[in-house]
Amino acid sequence: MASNNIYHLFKQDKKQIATLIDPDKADVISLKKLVEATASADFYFIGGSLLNEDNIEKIILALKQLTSKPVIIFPGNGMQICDKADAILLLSLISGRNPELLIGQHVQFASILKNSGLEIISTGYILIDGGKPTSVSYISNTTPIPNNKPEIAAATAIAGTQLGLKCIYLEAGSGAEIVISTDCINMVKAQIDVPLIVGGGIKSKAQIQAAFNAGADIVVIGNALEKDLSLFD
Ligand code: 1GP
Repeated sequence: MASNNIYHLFKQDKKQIATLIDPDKADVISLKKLVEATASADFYFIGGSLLNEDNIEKIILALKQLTSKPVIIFPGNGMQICDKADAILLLSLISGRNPELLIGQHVQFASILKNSGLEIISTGYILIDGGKPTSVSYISNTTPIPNNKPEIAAATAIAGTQLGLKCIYLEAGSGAEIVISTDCINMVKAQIDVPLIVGGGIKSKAQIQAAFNAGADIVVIGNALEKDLSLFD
């Protein structure tokens, strides 16, 4: 039976940061620099909408040598399941109407995931328009929620928690031009009592703080660290 250890950490009454690693862009040398520069991060998320290299296990193993922080798979699809990580965000793309990403992949990989022993954190994944098409909207073949319609995001989050999902992730998409608005974070947070993860396009400490102040429990930083490792100074 998988544990509940990482989810327990998500539920702490404290603001936390996850560093997102794209295994296609990581190598063992750059990873060392990244981990040193992000020593204050609370979690490492790893995965992506589209992976062209078959190296997620290698990068997870390298990461585990470099840090004792939890390594959590943030999968674009079931092929990214790897039992060397500590947990997986089992994403259901509840803002979309693509059955494959609502339940299809989950069924296909259910037994493999069960046998992996990974801690499973079922997560309602809500894609919000980030101002430009992103890999996640293209690859998932779903329409993001308009960023000026936080009430749709809130209703979607309520439905997700009513279905028993243990986390909500508001996603603007990697490299988004427009981050999730504080209005949206605020409105969603007011409606749920599970951890709220926010990510996509966040590039500054001010944006991280604004997301926290609006109600995000965990902020995810990916792209920005490829350009500027000082965000965690
Ligand atoms: C993307 O939310 C994450 O899935 C992080 O986005 O790479 O833009 O930080 P960035």
